Amino acid sequence: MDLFAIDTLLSEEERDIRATVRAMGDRDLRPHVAEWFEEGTIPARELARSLGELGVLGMHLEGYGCAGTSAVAYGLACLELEAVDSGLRSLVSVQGSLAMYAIWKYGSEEQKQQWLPGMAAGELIGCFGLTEPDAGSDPGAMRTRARRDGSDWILDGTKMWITNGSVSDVAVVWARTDDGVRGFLVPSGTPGFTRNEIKRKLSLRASVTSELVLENVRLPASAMLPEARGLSGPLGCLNEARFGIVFGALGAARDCLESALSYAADREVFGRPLAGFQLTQQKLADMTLELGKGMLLALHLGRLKDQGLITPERVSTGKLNNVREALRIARECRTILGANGITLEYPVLRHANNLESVLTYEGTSEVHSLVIGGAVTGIAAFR
Ligand code: TGC
Ligand code: FAD
Repeated sequence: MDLFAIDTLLSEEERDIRATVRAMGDRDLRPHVAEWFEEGTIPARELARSLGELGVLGMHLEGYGCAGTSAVAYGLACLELEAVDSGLRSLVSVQGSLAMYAIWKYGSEEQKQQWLPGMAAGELIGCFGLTEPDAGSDPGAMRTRARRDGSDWILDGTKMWITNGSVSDVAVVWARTDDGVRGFLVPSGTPGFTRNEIKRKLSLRASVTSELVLENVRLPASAMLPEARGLSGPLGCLNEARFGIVFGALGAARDCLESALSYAADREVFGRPLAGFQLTQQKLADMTLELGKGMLLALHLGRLKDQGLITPERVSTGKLNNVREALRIARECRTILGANGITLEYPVLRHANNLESVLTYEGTSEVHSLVIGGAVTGIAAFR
């Protein structure tokens, strides 16, 4: 039951896009996702092609094979993908909102023509290398360096925790230069560029996460993104991906709540259905409220984005609230499922474990609290 009547706030086109993504997720992704999670691997190439066919890669961008949908439609697609698994939404976020967006926003016409149509189709995969082993929340402390050698650039450094890293055809790598932070397009196979997949993760297992190592990597002058200067370049991309997460996290929460509702209806304890106990109903009511409130916030931010009124601080409100509440919901649902809740037969602990990463990446909850704190007090508290 949709207590918040959310559908009344969506256009027919938005409802259609949501239904299409949900149907594809239920048909092609959901049946396999527990196995991918358990094995700690995904068929990334196949998935990218299917998601490209579905039209969700860079769907909110205009031109170059991208659909040019509304921000809300993009958010709803993220929500439906994350209802299957955060790792699948991550694949789409990193491809469309980080790698493609960086090229679309800051690239030369040649760079856009070379990469974007193939990336929109899912024939080419991109990744986005900002974080380093010693610089995560504070990307300004990055050590990766690009220096000139004639007209070429030479890159040295290490990027860490990079989604899609070892399956990518092109890496957007951010590096310090004499002229501030600049972005570079590094094709896979470039001499000196190696990728190592990070294993033994307990979260985001249905996602490829990698280390990127750049040793004396020589790139032509044309590899630099001409329009990105300073830290605002990569941070501008993060706003896009964070926006998708504002919606996406609610998909994981919804899937947990649906699972808990169905379980509580069927499971008998002390001679009657678990759903009929007041303590259980309190949990279900609170979670329904948080999910609905999160959805209203996401939609409001989406409408603001479509009107050009979104700001980084507003995105932070959504990312902080919706991921934090989604994680709370996932953990609470896990309690309703009792012992069954710890298995991969049900999605709840998989979602909860994934949301631990979602809470950390794209700005930790502490970073977003400080962004909001700075906005309301006027005092920056990062340093
Ligand atoms: P600060 O001095 O405040 O700003 C430096 C320059 O950047 C501008 N700026 C922004 N521009 C656009 N969007 C934003 N959100 C911006 N925030 C700041 C700012 O105006 C300034 O511009 P200019 O022209 O004056 O130079 O920067 P700071 O060093 O104090 O850092 C601020 C802070 C901490 C908020 C920022 O660094 C930050 O957001 N840290 C978190 C890093 C992060 O989120 N990394 C994510 C890596 S990618 C990832 O996790 C992908 S996960 C996979 C998936 O998405 O599914
Ligand atoms: P740190 O920055 O070391 O933070 C450690 C703790 O200190 C956190 O709790 C943090 O909130 C807190 N902290 C930091 N600064 C402050 C402060 N000023 N005040 C109070 N507390 C503070 N990065 C990419 O570039 N590309 C990717 O594709 C990508 N994919 C990822 C995929 C996964 C699965 C994960 C887990 C991470 C990914 N990341 C990616 C990296 C992610 O963005 C970083 O992990 C994140 O920005 C935090 O950085 P860190 O891990 O170095 O933590």
